[in-house]
Amino acid sequence: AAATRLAQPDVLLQTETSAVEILRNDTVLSASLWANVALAGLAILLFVYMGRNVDTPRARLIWVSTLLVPLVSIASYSALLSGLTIGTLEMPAGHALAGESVFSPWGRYLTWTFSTPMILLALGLLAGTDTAKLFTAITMDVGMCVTGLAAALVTQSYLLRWAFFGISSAFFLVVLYILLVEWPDDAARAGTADIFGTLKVLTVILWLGYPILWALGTEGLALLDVAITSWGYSGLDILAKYVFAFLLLRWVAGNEDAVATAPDSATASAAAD
Ligand code: RET
Repeated sequence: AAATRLAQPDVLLQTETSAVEILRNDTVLSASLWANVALAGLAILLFVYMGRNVDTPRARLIWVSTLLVPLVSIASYSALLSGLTIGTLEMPAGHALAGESVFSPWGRYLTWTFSTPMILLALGLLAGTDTAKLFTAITMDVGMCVTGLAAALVTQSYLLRWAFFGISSAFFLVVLYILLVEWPDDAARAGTADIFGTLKVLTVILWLGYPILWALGTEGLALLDVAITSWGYSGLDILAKYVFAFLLLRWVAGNEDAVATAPDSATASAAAD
């Protein structure tokens, strides 16, 4: 009798598949994570090498914030693979997978809070913007990431998931406004309009892909399965992080003077008064 009693918890545990088991049994899903660990590792080595001769203060700040993008990424993807930042959620009524236990890589949304501000810091410095605009872009971006995490995690009601999606998108609009309206003018004054223009288009298009993928993926309408959703984010990450950072660093390493002498737009507008 004692043996049967002891055996019971095991039976209960086996009825629900854990997130780690889901990951272990799905090669396509785990490959979407391993691909980024490998690429982030290569990007780190390459970026350290590319920055070896950068020595003016502003160019070095751009360089270190860009380097932090793959550094955060390798930590983020390792945490997902280790099982630390993944889980399963029971979706609320209304969701396509209501009542089912759904794989949730919530660590992805968490670590955007640390990686995306680095991208914006690098872009803002490149545009020679002022502290107020830089602060606005970064804090609104953090707001976007944290409320995006809430959208992914909330299971009280389906409506609440989309409410947080809406709040996150409102924060995102502020970031888009700064990228599309404010910083291009600053970059023109700083003499970095060309490279800023290229990186702005790349950033805006790729970043728009994330909320679209969220809406279509498992967290939202669940039109895409878990592995496809994960590959979607991994693909966007590869372009929005490593390709973006490579283009930025290549330019900074070759045009250090332009970055070093770029006027701060605060100083520039004060001078114009
Ligand atoms: C979410 C869902 C809620 C609405 C919005 C989102 C936007 C996410 C973005 C993420 C960008 C991530 C990047 C990561 C690279 O390290 C949270 C998906 C607006 C824009 C660039």
